[in-house]
Amino acid sequence: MPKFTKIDAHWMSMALKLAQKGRFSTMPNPNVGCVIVDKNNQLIGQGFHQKAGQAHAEVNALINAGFIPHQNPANEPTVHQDKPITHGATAYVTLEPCSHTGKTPPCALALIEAQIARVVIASIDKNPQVMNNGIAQLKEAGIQVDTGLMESEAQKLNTAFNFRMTHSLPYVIVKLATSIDGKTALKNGESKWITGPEARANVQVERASSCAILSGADTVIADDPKLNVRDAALPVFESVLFKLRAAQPVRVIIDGQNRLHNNYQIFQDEHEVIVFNAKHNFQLTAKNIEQIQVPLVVSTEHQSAEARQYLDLHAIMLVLAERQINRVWTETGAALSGALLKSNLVNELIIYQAPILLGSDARGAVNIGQLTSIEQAVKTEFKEVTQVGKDLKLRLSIKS
Ligand code: AOF
Ligand code: ZN
Repeated sequence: MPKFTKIDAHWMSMALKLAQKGRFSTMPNPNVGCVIVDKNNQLIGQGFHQKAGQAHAEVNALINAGFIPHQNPANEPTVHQDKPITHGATAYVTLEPCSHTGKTPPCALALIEAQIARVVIASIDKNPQVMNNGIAQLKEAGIQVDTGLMESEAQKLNTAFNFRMTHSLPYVIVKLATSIDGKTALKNGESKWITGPEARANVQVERASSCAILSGADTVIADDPKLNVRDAALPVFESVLFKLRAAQPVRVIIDGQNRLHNNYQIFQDEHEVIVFNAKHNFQLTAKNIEQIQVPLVVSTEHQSAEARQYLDLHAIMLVLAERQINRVWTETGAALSGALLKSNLVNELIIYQAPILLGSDARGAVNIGQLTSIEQAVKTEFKEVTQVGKDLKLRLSIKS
């Protein structure tokens, strides 16, 4: 007998849709959805995880079904004399129920207490505190556990969370806006606007999906950007979901030479900015700034053009991962984009490409030094190609 039926797939795809509702707000936690159906295959509860620190998807679905799990400090499921409404039901969860007490009690216990008979799981929780323990706990309690239904769809929901859990590094995306001949600005620096309004609105959605927005001092000095999510620029449904989020993505600026001062736009609001530098910049006194020092390293890649010292990018990423930053969205110039690529810290490129030619005089997108053979090229793979307004949106993964 096959492990999963069409009915199972129906309920799991509903759970996946629920999980997506948390796509702007669960960070640093993963996106999770849960559906509960009774013995007659009737939907009795549904829920998703909205925000770290708040109830997990399973608990929201149980409560939605009319069962309130106990917050048992001894981590033992409360035994109910009467059969709860959820007795004998099946729970469809996009992620393995947690087995640990984090900011909230373990979901596996809540499901056991609710006398759920079967749990269908799409993907394993890569969090080492959980990984397979949730499943073991459910099985020990005599619950039938079936895993792997729509696994790849569920994993896609949590690409960045899974990457941080398995690599202790954030998932880094470099965004580029280029002409069809791969240029980002004219020789004189003019770049407004290469891509159209639809592509720029799409950037707002990508920023909203990220934990941090990364840039360099060069970009801050040249463009004085805000690097925030403009709520009004999001499509209506996305804007509602974005409001579930606790805060704007943290802005992270790399300023190896202490060139920044308080007057830039990113320092004019109350939202957090982390400035990485080699030594404390006493000019930066705005309340929303935190400075973090990392060592300088000599970049061998750029020696031929200009021998330069760069802040240790790997050290920066380790700090960000420690701060539970899953997804870093990078909008910066050719030098920093190139240095990140050369340091093997980039997971994806997202290129918005406009149907215009800027010619060979114009500025290139990434400075990766002078290559002397095609062998040295940074190799990527197309993952998705879509049209956004009049522009193309290319999503490429970096081949290591
Ligand atoms: C679930 N269901 O909906 C989510 C899970 O600090 P806490 O209590 O919020 O726990 C966070 C961890 O729990 C997170 O790192 C991940 O392993 C898991 N997330 N698990 O059963 C959920 N969001
Ligand atoms: Zn949980």
